[in-house]
Amino acid sequence: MIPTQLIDILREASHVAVLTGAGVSAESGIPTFRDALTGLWANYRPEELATEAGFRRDPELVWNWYRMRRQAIAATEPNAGHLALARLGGLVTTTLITQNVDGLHARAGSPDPIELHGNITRVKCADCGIPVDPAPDQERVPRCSGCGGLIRPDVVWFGELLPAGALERARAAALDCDLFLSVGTSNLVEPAASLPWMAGRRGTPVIVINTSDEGQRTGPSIRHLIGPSATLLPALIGAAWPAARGGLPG
Ligand code: BV8
Ligand code: ZN
Repeated sequence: MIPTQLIDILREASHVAVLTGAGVSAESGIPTFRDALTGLWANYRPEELATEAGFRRDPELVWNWYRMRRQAIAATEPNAGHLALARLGGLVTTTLITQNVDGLHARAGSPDPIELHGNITRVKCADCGIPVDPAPDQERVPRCSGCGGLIRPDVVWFGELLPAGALERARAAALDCDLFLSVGTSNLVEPAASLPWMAGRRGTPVIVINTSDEGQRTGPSIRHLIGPSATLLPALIGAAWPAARGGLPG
């Protein structure tokens, strides 16, 4: 049951900023980042593999971790949560910011998701940066045809800067929005993790949608909706715009 007050806040908003984390893709069958280390990679911590140093230390291991994840993602579909957020964009000005690298928001129809951590389907030369499209699906780490450098996933690794402009756009939205939805993220990874609280500190209502409130901040403008995003997002958006309910999944 969604509190009427939250439904009213959403309906009356003029600019909604949304930050999503791996929890939004969990119901599409994509393991969250910490769960993504299984099989060959089970003995590693994400912070070891999702780094430039980790890649240079064992390019083949890291290249194939991403290749396995790319294959897994290609076999999935956006879920009702992704589709509801795409529908939201047609009902109110929405800035969709994602930490996810799976590309599911764009596949769900969100026109211009801000991909703070890049996109796993794209690869580029680790030395000269030129993109290679499509990503070669091979075990051996491909080499750049221009400079001979190793090809790597076009994602932001720990210790790397976020794409120029993406973080600025996300921060501007956090400061301009009159409602911030934080969905499916443990808010552990900076600088993305601070975005909801940039809005909350200004007194902007922040609604945290997560299966758990563990580790989530509390505060006067922060409200929690505990449950799966693929259920709660269509329910919240459908309740705010009943006429749109027909177009909402789930
Ligand atoms: C940078 C791409 C600066 C790669 C990713 C010490 C303190 C503070 C910060 C730092 C520090 N030491 C280092 C840092 C900075 C570091 C950082 O934050 N580290 C953390 C670990 C402490 N950050 C960086 O390095 C960033 N860059 O700071 O550069 C700089 C300055 C100068 C010069 C150079 C650099 C770059 C960070 C980007 C890292 N790349 N991804 C890849 O994917 O392989 S981050 C990766 O992990 C994901 O993108 C995601 O953002 C993050 C967390 O993943 P998960 O845990 O899986 O997901 P999430 O956290 O979202 O948790 C899942 C949630 O969903 C849970 O809450 C769960 O309850 C919920 N859930 C589950 N199911 C559902 C659900 N909710 C709803 N419905 C469900 N069904
Ligand atoms: Zn190159």
